Amino acid sequence: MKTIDLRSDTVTLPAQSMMDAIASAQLGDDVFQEDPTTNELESLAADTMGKEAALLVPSGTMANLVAVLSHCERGSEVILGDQAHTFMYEAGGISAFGGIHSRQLPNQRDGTLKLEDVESAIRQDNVHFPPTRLICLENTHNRCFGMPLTVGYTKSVAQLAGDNGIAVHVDGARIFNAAAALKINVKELTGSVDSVSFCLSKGLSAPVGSLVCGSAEFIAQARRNRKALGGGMRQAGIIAAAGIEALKTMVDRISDDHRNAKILADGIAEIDGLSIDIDTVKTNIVYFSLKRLEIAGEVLVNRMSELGIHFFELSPHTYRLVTHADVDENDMDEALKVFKKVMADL
Ligand code: TLP
Repeated sequence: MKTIDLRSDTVTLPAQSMMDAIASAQLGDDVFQEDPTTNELESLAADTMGKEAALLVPSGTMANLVAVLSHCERGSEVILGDQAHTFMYEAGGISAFGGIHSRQLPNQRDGTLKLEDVESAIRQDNVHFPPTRLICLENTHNRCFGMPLTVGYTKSVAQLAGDNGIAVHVDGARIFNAAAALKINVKELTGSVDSVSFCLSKGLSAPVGSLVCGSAEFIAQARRNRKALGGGMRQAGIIAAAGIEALKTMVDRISDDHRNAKILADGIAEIDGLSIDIDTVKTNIVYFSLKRLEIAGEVLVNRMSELGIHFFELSPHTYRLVTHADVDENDMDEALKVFKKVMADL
């Protein structure tokens, strides 16, 4: 039976060209900054994001942790969304390891934080308060339907932050999806913020790795924090080689994933018993719901899984499908066929 895995874009396997790049990578000790392939990836990442420097880390989670630790001291505060990946899914690392207080503001459906909410959350100088050091945005926003944040919105947050002496970090795990959806160069989304992290292992399909990008001074601090977290890697060129290949070959195809997500969304809208807000589908993430609440949510996941279609229930009766480089248009048709059959039998 064919498997169509729509649990996440993290499930992709490296293309043969990535395996070839890994096999022939020039290596050295990256803790001494002597791994030529890692150095090449870091400078390519910095150029791509329009920043002075970049740092390779093993995961998106470590990228955000290293970034937040590098912007904030213990006892200071970061403003972020109540649906932010850093708040929801990173095991509380910023408070566990950084002693950093989080101030969660309600994420709007489009992934934004209201500017007035941000403004009123910024602390005044008062001995009772933790000083606000950082605002974190997420682009695209995973829990908010994979929505892309616009250039205008990002600039407004950066302006507000700058006026108050606060930094902005963007969790750009899927920032190339945002740029593709908005049909702009990714630099437009990163130009106004202090730091951005992005993942090689999601839409770009590389096996491992994320990059933190920012000023040279910030990245020097990030390097120290990565070391403290145990993330200093030796012949990291093994990972970086696939990352370079990914940045060179996988960015331009990301809009295919968005087209496939749209096919899925349009098909789901036609299926009795399922509901979807088509307008939320802007990138490679599709959220939909089961209308029949008398059926336990996991039944749909399990029945579909028995027939080879895998995805997650992210909250009761609400599901997420993620398209990626290892699924194509035929897989979308097949998945929809199976959805129809399963829903008819439920
Ligand atoms: N997200 C994963 C899961 O952790 C939920 C997924 O399948 O979507 N930022 C964002 C916006 C993310 O979506 C993720 C991963 C991360 C950071 C963390 O990346 P990794 O998994 O590399 O630590």
